[in-house]
Amino acid sequence: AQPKEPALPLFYGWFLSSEVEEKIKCSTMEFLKTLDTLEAFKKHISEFTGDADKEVDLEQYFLTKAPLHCTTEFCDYGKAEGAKEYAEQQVVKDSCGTATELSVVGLIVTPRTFGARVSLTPEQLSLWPTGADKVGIPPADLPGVEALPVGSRAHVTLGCAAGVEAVQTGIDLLEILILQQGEEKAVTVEELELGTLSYMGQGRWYLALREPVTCDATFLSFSE
Ligand code: ACK
Repeated sequence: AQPKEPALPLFYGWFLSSEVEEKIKCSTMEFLKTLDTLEAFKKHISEFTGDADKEVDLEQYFLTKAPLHCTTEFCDYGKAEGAKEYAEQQVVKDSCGTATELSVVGLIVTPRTFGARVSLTPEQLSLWPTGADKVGIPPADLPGVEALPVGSRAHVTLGCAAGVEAVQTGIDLLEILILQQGEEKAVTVEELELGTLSYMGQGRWYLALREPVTCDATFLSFSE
């Protein structure tokens, strides 16, 4: 019989250490609490509730997705295009199990997703698949994505609204980054202790952290 090829994982990525995971969960929940109480947020609440008079508890609105991680390659057990080529790269094989530090530079909140924006180092970018930023992006947004630096999609999904898949976080992040690059400048809403909060329209919020948060993480493959 032919030796069986090793199965490909669901995805590869950097997984936050459990200590960091707890810390990030706490601090980001604090941020949601703050956002929830801002008058500026309340003004646009209908984008979350469909009704300007309804309140929303953001801490309940987003369902957390564990374990917290930053996806590099979504392999879908080999069904995703380019998965095998990715897994066979020497740098991918050599990096499995190695520790690194992820730098979280911002937070996004939209009616669909809650996520942390990660800024990758050149070394981390060597594990970032070619073309990954563009996967699943609506054709109208592709030129915008191509104009952004490689790795702009890197993120940690912190939570999703009911019925929303985690893949949406990267798409929402890119949409916000495209808007930031465009002519229409974001409305800076407030200087918070954590950083500068901007409103990007259609329920999209971006917090640029005053100080990046460094997170211990390990590069691993993940299968369910
Ligand atoms: O938050 P994420 O990056 O979004 O982490 C999860 C992880 O893989 C496991 O589901 C991401 N993911 C799911 N589908 C895709 C896809 N088609 N392209 C890129 N990433 C994906 C999801």
